[in-house]
Amino acid sequence: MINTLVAKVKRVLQGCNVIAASEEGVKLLGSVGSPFVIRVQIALVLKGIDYKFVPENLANKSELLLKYNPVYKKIPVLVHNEKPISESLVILEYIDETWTQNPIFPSDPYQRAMARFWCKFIDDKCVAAALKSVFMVDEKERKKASEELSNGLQFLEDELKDKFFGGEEIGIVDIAALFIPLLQEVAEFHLFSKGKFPKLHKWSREFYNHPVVKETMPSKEQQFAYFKVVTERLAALSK
Ligand SMILES: N[C@@H](CCC(=O)N[C@@H](CS)C(=O)NCC(=O)O)C(=O)O
Repeated sequence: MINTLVAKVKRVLQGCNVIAASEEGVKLLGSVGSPFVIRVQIALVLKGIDYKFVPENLANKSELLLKYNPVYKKIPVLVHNEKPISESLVILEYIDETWTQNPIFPSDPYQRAMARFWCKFIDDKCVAAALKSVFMVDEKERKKASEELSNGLQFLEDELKDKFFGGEEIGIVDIAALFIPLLQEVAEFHLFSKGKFPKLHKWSREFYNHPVVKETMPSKEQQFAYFKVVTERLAALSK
């Protein structure tokens, strides 16, 4: 049903010349289940942009990935008319500036700056700590990372004033923060509940219930499979 809705929105936008009739030149290099890739997928679906998903095997990176992202050699990479863009948050900004329908950034410059601030905070303080508290082998380090994550979540809890971080509509900070509900589900973290970080708890339900998120989020099995591959890869690297 949501596919029909998205197609309808696209037809209307195409009729108004807001988007090109075909977005043939959009490719996304990624792996199913990667939260960084899901960020980009959600933004593309929100905008109604057709894209070709090019699956990447991280254990054996393709020539294409190495060519398009020689600096970090990481997914996601968005390729638009043969021009590559790397780093999920940079890609989200590019998408919002290129296809202006359904904006994910606020229009006010101060609010835009604040949205960028919180996205950076999420990556620097929450995502990094969350990944460490899942993947660190040393128990002490894992505990330290969990405490750091709790401190980060408290800031986000205080920042959440409406249904979503930017108001009534889903926006860039919600998309950046998708790690939090995802890890809660996949890594079976008990990050928040009705009693602990209740606003984040409610937000995560709103986020998952959003039709575009529902349509885009890979199945639980796919997410588990992705995390299993990442865990095994990290274990192999640390030997
Ligand atoms: N800061 C990057 C992080 C992307 C990232 O860590 N991607 C992982 C997959 S989830 C990757 O490609 N890892 C390959 C590797 O580390 O060799 C972003 O926001 O796009």
